[in-house]
Amino acid sequence: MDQPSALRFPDGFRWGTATSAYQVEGAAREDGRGPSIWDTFSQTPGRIRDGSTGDAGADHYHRYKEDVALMKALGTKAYRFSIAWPRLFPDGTGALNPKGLAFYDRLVDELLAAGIEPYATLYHWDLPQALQDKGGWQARDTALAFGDYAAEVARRLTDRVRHVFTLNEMLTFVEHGYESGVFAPGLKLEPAALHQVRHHAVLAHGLAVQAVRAQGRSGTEIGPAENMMIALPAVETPAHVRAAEAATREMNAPYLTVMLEGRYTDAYLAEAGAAAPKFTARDLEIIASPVDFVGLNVYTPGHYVLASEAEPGWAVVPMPASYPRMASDWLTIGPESLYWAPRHAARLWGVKDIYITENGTSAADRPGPDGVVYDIDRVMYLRNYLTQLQRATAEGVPVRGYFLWSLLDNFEWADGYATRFGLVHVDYATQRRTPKLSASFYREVVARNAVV
Ligand code: IFM
Repeated sequence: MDQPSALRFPDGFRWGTATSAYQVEGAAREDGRGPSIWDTFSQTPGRIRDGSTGDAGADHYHRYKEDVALMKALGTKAYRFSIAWPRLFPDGTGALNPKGLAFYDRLVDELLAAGIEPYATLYHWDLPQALQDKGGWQARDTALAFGDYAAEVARRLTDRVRHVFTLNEMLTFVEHGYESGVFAPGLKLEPAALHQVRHHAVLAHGLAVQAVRAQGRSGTEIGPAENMMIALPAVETPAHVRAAEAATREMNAPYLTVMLEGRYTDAYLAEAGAAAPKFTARDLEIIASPVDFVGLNVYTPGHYVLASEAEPGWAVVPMPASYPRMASDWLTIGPESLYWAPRHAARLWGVKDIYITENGTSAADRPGPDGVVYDIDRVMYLRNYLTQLQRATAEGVPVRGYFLWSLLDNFEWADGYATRFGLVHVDYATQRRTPKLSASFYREVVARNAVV
């Protein structure tokens, strides 16, 4: 029997998978690639839980054809990958490295030949080390260099790549890399410097939007891929929903809110006080350059809130210790976040085209005696989250597509290789790929365009 219509997605909904360069490519020193901050960071003892690096990754650089065949077997029609800035510009600026570009040419051609639409992300955290040596994201020049890099990608690839994302998860790479220091480059900045890094990240986004518009083929679509802080109404009543919207706007003040409103909120500037970022009116215009879509990476419910009598009109509900989590301890389970995140974006900012640019989960993922991973916890997670996404589309929230994180097990940043997010298991000793049970589940979802 077919699925009830209530669980179907709109016609033309794009189903895809996602990866990022440093996490899957490997080939860290091949064909002229320069070092990135993640090479430096992962080679520093004590930074990565299992002492590993992204040197080998999932060897996607050499096995991309096999990986495209895996996507085809899933029935997905879209693939979101990232371009490694240090492959194209080993020092961040200067002459283009043709061998680096050639890899993305090969990958894009292979995808198109398989009927899979390429969605390219310009920055997924692998800043060229040479730019870090000149101040990294603390320096305004890094944002300008990013604009130049984006322009070159636009000139070279937008004849075939029609959708481009600017920076992936500014919130994560800034807060973890420059505040807590648990991600590259491992800094713990004072508030004023940290606010300036945030500002340079959104400025880089705006400059890239303008560069792609100026240099890309006409019709190229561009937008951010951000992990919005999602405030969920703890109880779904109109008052709590209004409170959750207000909280979401404030919680995203230095990222999505300024990008989509063209101003920092009063509360954000007041709280930053003397440490507020230094910016000009022109910066704000650049940052708010119109985008074609907004990408949202959605994993956890973030914060549950309730309407409150007191300022600012909402209050965060503390997360109890008993709250359920997946294999990664940060990954609290909240399927309804996949309903509220796009709904908030549509209502707060009038966003007309939304992609879920990442969603998925880690799991313990041990192969059984037959070599297959029976990851029923990932299937449970996906079924529940996708049910909520379907609820959003059924109500008219304009979500155009969904990219599951991730196609493959890969280098999970400071957690190394032990934490697995893939639909496809990777045996790192042999680089052998084996689809997990969740791959069968996802293939059915894609084939029926419905939650199964
Ligand atoms: O692996 C990461 C990805 O690089 C960014 N978003 C979250 C994923 C899981 O932690």
